Amino acid sequence: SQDLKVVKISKFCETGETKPIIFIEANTHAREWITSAVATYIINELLCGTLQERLDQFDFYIVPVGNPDGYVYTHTESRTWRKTRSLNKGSECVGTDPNRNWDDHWMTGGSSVDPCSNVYAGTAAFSEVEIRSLAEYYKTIGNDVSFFLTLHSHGQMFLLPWGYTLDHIPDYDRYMEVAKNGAAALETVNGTKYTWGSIPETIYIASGGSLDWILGKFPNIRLALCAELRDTGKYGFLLPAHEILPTGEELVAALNNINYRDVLPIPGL
Ligand code: 0X9
Ligand code: ZN
Repeated sequence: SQDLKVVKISKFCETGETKPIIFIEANTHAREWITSAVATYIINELLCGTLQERLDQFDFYIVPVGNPDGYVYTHTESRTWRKTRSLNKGSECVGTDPNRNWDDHWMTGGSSVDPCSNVYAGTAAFSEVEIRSLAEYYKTIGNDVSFFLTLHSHGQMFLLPWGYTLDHIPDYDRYMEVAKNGAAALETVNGTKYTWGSIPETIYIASGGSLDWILGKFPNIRLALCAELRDTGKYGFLLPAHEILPTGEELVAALNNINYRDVLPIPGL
């Protein structure tokens, strides 16, 4: 099986000074190829594009492929594979949905106990080595993370936690404002329209997702969002390569529109 890789980009590596963290997770669902392509574009923009200035205030941690075994499988065997590749005892069906496997309200809605289901939650929370490892890693930096962004496809939506309940998060109004302004900035680039709202109000209840675990566990987080990238179904997961750059450019416009003062840690908290 493949290693999980994280790219850390910091302007202050020589002095060892650390900044609040923006953490970006991508391609946790194996077939959502546009997400690792856009994560790569974000890395490019941090190093030599319009995101460079963000490095004055933040360190970036980026997991371009959160499900590397599944990702390899989409290249070698089945392009539309979603889950991990772990074997399930007593079943011929392989894999767990990594975005139903986090230890937060695990298996309370929108997931399945059937190993053959595409939303199989696993035998227990954190049964998947990918999710366990990400969580362990995350615990070492989690209190310094200000903004967590998870990239998925497709649907053209900005999704807010919670995923497990229709209840709104305490900061719902502020999050909605960020998502709305992000969608407006995004649209100016290529005319692409994104919708926004909480996960259950926009798509469906989904428990055991990364957003819920992270927002529930690390009180210093100021923003935790899921972006469902292009498209709205024409090509779906099979988005053509020539859509990579425009998808990245418009998302970066949304990211550049965020008022980063709102995302910085509250002094004294
Ligand atoms: O069902 C999902 O896991 C996500 N949609 S997808 O079509 N990409 O599978 C939406 C869940 C959003 N929740 C989190 N990102 N935590
Ligand atoms: Zn997904």
